[in-house]
Amino acid sequence: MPTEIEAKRLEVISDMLPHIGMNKDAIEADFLKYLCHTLGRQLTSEDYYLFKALSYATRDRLMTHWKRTWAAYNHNGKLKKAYYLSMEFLIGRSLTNNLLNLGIESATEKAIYDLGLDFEEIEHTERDAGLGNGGLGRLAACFMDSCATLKLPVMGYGLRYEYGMFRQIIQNGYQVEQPDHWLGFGPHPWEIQRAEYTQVVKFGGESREYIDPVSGNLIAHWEHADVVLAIPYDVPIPGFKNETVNTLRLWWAMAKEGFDLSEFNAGSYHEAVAKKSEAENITKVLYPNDSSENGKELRLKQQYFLVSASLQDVLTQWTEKYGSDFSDFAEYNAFQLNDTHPSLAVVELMRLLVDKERMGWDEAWRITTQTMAYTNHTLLPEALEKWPRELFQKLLPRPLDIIYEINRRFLTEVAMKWPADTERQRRMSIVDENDNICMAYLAIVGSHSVNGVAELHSNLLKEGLFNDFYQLWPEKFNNKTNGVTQRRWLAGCNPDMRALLKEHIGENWITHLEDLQQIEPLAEDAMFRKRWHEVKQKNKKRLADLVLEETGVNLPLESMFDVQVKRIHEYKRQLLNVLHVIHLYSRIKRGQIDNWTNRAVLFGGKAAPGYAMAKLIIKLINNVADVVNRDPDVGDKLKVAFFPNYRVSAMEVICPGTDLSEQISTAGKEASGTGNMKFMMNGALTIGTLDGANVEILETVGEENFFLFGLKTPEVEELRRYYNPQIFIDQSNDLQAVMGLLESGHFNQFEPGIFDPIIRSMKSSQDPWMTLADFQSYISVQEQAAHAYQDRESWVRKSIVNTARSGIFSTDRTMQQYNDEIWGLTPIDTGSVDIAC
Ligand code: NBG
Repeated sequence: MPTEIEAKRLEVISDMLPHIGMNKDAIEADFLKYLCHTLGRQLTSEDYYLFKALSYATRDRLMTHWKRTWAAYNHNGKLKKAYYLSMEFLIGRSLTNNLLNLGIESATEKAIYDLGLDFEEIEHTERDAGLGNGGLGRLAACFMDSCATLKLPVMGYGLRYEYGMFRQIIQNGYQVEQPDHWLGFGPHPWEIQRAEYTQVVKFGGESREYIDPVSGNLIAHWEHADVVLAIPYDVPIPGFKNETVNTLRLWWAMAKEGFDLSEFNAGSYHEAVAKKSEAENITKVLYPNDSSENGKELRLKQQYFLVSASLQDVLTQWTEKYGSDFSDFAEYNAFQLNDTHPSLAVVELMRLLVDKERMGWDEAWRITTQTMAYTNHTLLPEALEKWPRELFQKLLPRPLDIIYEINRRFLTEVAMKWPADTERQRRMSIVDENDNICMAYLAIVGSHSVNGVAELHSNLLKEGLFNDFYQLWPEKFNNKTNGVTQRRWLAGCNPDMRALLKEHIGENWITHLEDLQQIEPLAEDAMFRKRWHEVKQKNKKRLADLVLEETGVNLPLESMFDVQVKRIHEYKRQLLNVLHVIHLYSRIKRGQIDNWTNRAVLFGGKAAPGYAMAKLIIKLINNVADVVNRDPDVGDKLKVAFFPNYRVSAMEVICPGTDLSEQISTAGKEASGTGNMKFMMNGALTIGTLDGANVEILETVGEENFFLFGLKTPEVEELRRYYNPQIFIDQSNDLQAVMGLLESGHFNQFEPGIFDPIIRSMKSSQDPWMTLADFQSYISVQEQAAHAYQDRESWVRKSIVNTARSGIFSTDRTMQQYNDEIWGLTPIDTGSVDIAC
């Protein structure tokens, strides 16, 4: 029975709180209250404070739904939930997105303008939450948005890095990295610390086994470990106008010693402080490597910290409600592993069930494999994580024991299926012959579902990388083609296109993207095409203004905006694009300019700080840009710019202003790509190879609305055996001219030899990316694109078709498939739940 006071408290449900209005006046009043009372500032203060005040006013409007959603997920009897475990959530800015999903953008804009303030400026002061590297992290953020919009009970678990993705500045053409202290000063407006859900994570010590005197069972103990506290910070994830607000829980590492310094005598004070900072280093900084292995001790610590804290959190919630009865745990919990980074979840769940809950191995294994599902995001061998056994022994001795036991049982199963095939057992072992733990194999063995992120990629996993596992368990393998959320990537970032679409087909597409199909017939309407073109030109103006501000380069609005923005990596072949730029430059210099289409080529992207070749490619782009932009013979015919510090908020300006989207990776190397989808949705045409999701984009829009070139995956594999780049040079005058300019040092006149490593790698028969092999086909399709651009009416038609058919590339579709085929969650209505205040 509750006491009288408790009963009284329970009566205070949120409906009794002062109503928080969604209209302009209410928003204005709250904004002023936060600015003037809470933050102690005034209307003339810096934009940073205006942004903070507006964010608090917005967050208030999410709060009741957030609590209701939490209550609906946690108090309505047994309900299946999914947990998305990811080392990265590349959120970007939140204010505009939250206003959009709450449906209060116009009221808020009006409130701000009526106070004589500039809404856009306030929006733009928000620092990007750059808690991710690129596609993989941004995908996680899009998934969260779609799950909330679909009312799916999904929670994200990640890390709250104090320093996100580094800030890139360009000095003398070179990338220089600067720390990104994105949290700024004081508390971050979009997070709420929930110290009450703190977890404790162990590292180091030893693993020992005992015979339990009572049961006689063998029991393992992880002893003498150091412990680190995991403090959760919750970030609200609102669905689109549906009263659902899901939670992204980010863990922050804090030393336990920080709590009871009094225990330390004066003598050990320094050690105590050193230990404290060692623990707190765990969530200090995001590893800035995209698609490449890290192999660092701190990275392994981060991974275990994430999975241990998250699984303990889920298990605590379970045991609080259902005690130690785990018999139906797998029916109510699903974990999705975003790449191998969180694949220790397999081991940690085993540890918690076996060591803590005292469950038998077989039962624990059944639960683990039924709850875990693994998504692979790369075929590049260097990105497949492997950790040395000694590192595990030192940091995670008990999890290491469990890995050995998992592997022992697994290899027995392999031996049963293929007796005497010891070669196969060697190939499939989770622990390889060099005593490294192979995380992808661990993830596959411990999961009931393994998926790739585009059709081609999923097939290549089955045929190649994971073929042995596919033969053993064909039923585990499936495909889930990526997507992007149209809330951020169309409605939010392209307001003029949104307005035009609204006039013609309404706004149902914001939650049902396939409705964009309805604009396709309008491609035949000259008036509509004119409006479409005007929107594109306006977006190009917005982009050109930004590029001018950031780089000093002026992009002429009538030129074709040809854009390649993504991480800098050899397999993505920014080099091929540079060769094309040099080819155009050389044509201009030789006077071959009949029927010329003016072009503005924009590059952007970060190189991993330790990736020398990628950094040199940035330098080459900048040097080429310099020569081209300064040459009076070139003028408006060709402009080249490198956009510094490419990030989510930059893409929000870049993709609406793009005409031609460059997706030119070596076939078979790009798992999916998601930038390709953002460009398509915003009416850009793609020039691309048959790689990743390009294949599906091409199938969707048809060859007449896509510029296809290059070797196909089997051709790449075939050619690899006898690749001789010199043959391609000998066969092409154009390529000879380009290589001649490069090799003569035309782009590095006072920096002799700096580009030799690039030239050598392209001319090497070992070049895995086969850049020169695709040169001729690339430049001839670029030429077709240039001609196509001259026929404006036809280009605009193609542009409309691209947007109209982008419906399947919504993460709403992707999430629906994860749910239908892997998780099996029921959408939940949260609107009517009463919550105690
Ligand atoms: C990346 C792939 C992209 C893909 C994203 C999201 C990694 C390891 N992989 O092609 O390179 O679009 O994942 O799936 O970052």
